[in-house]
Amino acid sequence: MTTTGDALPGAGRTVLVTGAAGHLGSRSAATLAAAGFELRLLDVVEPADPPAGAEVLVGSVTDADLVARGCADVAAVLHYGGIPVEDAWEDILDVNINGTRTVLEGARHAGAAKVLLASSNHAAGFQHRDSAPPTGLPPTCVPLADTYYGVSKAAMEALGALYHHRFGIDVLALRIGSCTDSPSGSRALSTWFAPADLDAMLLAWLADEDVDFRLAWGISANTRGWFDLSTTPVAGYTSRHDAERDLPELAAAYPPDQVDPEALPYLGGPFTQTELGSAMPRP
Ligand code: 15L
Repeated sequence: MTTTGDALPGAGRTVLVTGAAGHLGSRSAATLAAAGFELRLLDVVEPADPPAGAEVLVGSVTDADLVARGCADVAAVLHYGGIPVEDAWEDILDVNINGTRTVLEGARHAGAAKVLLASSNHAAGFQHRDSAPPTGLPPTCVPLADTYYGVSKAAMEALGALYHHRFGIDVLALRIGSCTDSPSGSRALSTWFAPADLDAMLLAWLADEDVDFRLAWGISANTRGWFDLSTTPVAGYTSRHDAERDLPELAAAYPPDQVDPEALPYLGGPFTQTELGSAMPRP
């Protein structure tokens, strides 16, 4: 099925993308523009190459007035905005937790039907490979955050569930793994989320008329994955990517039968060992 901007349920076909200058936000904006959606982009910096016709708002997701302007008449919000790695508690609290609440408030006051929340595997980063059931770690496993950043993503999921149950917003909270075209390190052979899978999931979700709170892995069907992907989070979506096949150089660099000292048994990998509250380099 081809998904176009017309497929979005509810009034209007405009989508607000927060964090629109970042890697995932800019990619999703381009994908949605190509599919015919109208876009409003919000970020603290101007997006480098916004799709033609997109309306740009520069400012923070913590600015309730700006977020309200961003949400006006939108049918859906893709919330990527925030600090993407570990940082000082006060900043994480303000930008990631308060910012997410501000976006959800904006969405509900504007009557937006759908909100995508870019959660992270780090919400459950202390899940241990050996404790996963044989069918893989379910996407609804309890949040065992590995950092303050992970805590903010667990809070994001909790806020998403709250706004779904209180206000009937269709919320998809995606526990994203490693979503880049060229990830590095052996861990990514398990945690890779092919950007093309993200595109496909987004388009399927925007076309999906189900209203629910969904907690899903943003992880591809990787041979070395240890995640339960058996439940389709969104009708019409299935992962078409596997790091083993699609990233042959990375797979060859880390043969599965050789122990890689950097491959930690926890889902969150190096985040489980970074100093709490100390700023990590941003990607
Ligand atoms: C994340 O949540 C980060 O935003 C990203 O930079 C990566 O570190 C990713 O997780 C990962 O776990 O690979």
